[in-house]
Amino acid sequence: MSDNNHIESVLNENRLFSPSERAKKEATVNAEQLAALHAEAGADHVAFWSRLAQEKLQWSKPFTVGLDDSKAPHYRWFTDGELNVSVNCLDRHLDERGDKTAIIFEGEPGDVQKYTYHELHGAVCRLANALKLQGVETGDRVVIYMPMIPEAVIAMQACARIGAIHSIVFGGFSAEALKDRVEDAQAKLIITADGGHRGGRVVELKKSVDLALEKGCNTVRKVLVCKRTAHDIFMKEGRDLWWHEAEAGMSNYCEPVMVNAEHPLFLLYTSGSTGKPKGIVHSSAGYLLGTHMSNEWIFDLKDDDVFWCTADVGWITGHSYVAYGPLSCGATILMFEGAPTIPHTGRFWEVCQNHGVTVFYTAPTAIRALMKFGDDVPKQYDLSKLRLLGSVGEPINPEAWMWYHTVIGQERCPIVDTWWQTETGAHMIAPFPGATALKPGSCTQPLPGIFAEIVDEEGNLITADNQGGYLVISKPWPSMLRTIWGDDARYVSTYYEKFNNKYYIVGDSAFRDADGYYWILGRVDDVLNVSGHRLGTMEVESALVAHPKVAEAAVVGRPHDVKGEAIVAFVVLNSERPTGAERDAIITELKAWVGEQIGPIAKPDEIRFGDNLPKTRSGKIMRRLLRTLAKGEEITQDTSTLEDATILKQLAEK
Ligand code: 7RM
Repeated sequence: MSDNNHIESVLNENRLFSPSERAKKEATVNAEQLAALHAEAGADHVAFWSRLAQEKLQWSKPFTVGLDDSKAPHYRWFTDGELNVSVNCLDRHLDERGDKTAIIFEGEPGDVQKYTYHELHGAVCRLANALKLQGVETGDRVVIYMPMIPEAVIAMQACARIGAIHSIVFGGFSAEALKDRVEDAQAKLIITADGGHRGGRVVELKKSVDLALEKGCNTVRKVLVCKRTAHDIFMKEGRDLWWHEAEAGMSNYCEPVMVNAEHPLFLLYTSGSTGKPKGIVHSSAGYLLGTHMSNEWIFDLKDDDVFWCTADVGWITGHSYVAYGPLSCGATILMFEGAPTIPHTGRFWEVCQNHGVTVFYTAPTAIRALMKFGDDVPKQYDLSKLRLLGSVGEPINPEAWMWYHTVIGQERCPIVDTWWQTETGAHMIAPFPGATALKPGSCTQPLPGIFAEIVDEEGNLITADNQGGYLVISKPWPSMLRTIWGDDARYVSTYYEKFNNKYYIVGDSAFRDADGYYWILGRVDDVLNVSGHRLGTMEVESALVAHPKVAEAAVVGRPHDVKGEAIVAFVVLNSERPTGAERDAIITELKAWVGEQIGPIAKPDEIRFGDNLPKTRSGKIMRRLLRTLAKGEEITQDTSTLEDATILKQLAEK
């Protein structure tokens, strides 16, 4: 039976995939070594992270303090040490790997460009020198508003080199969103491009910058413009300058500014469910350690790997698994500018084939979208170089997991389902490919040095298996956010206050099974309450997507007199949107299906169809908007961060 404190788990997934002999042999960390890491971290997690910080990072001044918790929950790590992040990502590889390819880039039009570590180092230094010449100083904020091209990474690394704090605004965001973020960060300089190629069109970035600056952004003195699309743009005398002109004649070496371990490396704005965007602040050393270790442990990066993380640098995933972590490991990364289906539905697999991608990391939303085109598309490409697949951003439903495993990974590649957040900086719960047996739909177990718990509404530990509750982190970890830019009080109230500052509150609901595996159920705010049964959205959605006719699904609650909440499901089919009798038949079929898969309690009361679901630009379903639609109300929320606002109309129809 249920009470109001617990979230019920109705998911029934029993498949287990143990690491192959090959994965066990090749992996840097095997099961025994993983157990040793857990034991070491369990004994003293500060000593554990301090050992790794000493061994894995290059310090100009070694630290003596591991963790300073005197101002908790404002935790600080390695507080008296000094280093430079760009030195850790670039300079340290020059002797051994100077001629190794650091970046392989493919543009949407098909243009390819490569940088060795040596070339990347030179480009970063030239830009860093140019930024200094333009008056950028250590601690100044620089907003980066760029397409997914190598210069985006160069800009980030150049900021890190001189201790300027970057704040990337995703290139798909509007001038309005850009302005809000520039103003909150009080940026001195903006780095942008004339435009980028996306979805077969040119995204006019510089034009948005001009608009944002017309409306405000008074702290901005200069705009640096990278030439990408070469279409005509406006350049304001005295304010705007071309990247290639600014870096011309600059030295290929720039003396790195050594900063304190806690010096902010970057801000990254996340739009929370309410209120203005939060500028998440990350540190230099702790952040770098988290991204370095997780690339080594979870992606198990080797010298001959080609690592493709499909995330844009505008998201935390693009920071940790494109720009910083893999470079700190000396890896070869692939950057791709375009959309997955332009100019054809096999583009992702073609890129994997053409560049010999070995490790591929993407989001469930992309996997489901590509799955929709059928198995024959990926089968046209040679994917035999792939050895490891990753997933991030949302719970991956077992159906999509199995497709990824069989069709893309050809049953050969482990899938690392990585749970983490903008705020956590790096992976928190994820499998080790050579050590952890996988269960489709579970992100498995916390990394060594990460301590996760499930608690109830009052903050009491839930120790029973399969009982859902709030996912929390009980000990500080190096790559955690430090605060919200300019708003320490909001940092405490958002992440700590509810349980008296005892835990970092993730905002997701989850349960742990009898093997200690974690299953993320969705955001706490999205939990459904049907006749006193609390259900996570993930499980109902997962059941819907398991039906052969369904490509994607999102469920929300709508107030109901008797049941408390009724379930409304928004569904995208593999075929056209149905009408008339066909529609009625599919609705009956899907309701019965969920009833069979989970039980009568989870049967949707209403099902609506659309060509797509409302998603953020990073692919997360905006259930908040769907709740408004389910209630039959007008949308008054900001929809500017939506990927495709037109589908709201379809979904509003009963
Ligand atoms: C990396 C990123 C964070 C939220 C998080 C979850 C959801 C992310 C997974 C996941 C289940 C996963 N940062 N989430 N990864 N849920 N399994 N593997 O996405 O700040 O943009 O979002 O995303 O709800 O709290 S984020």
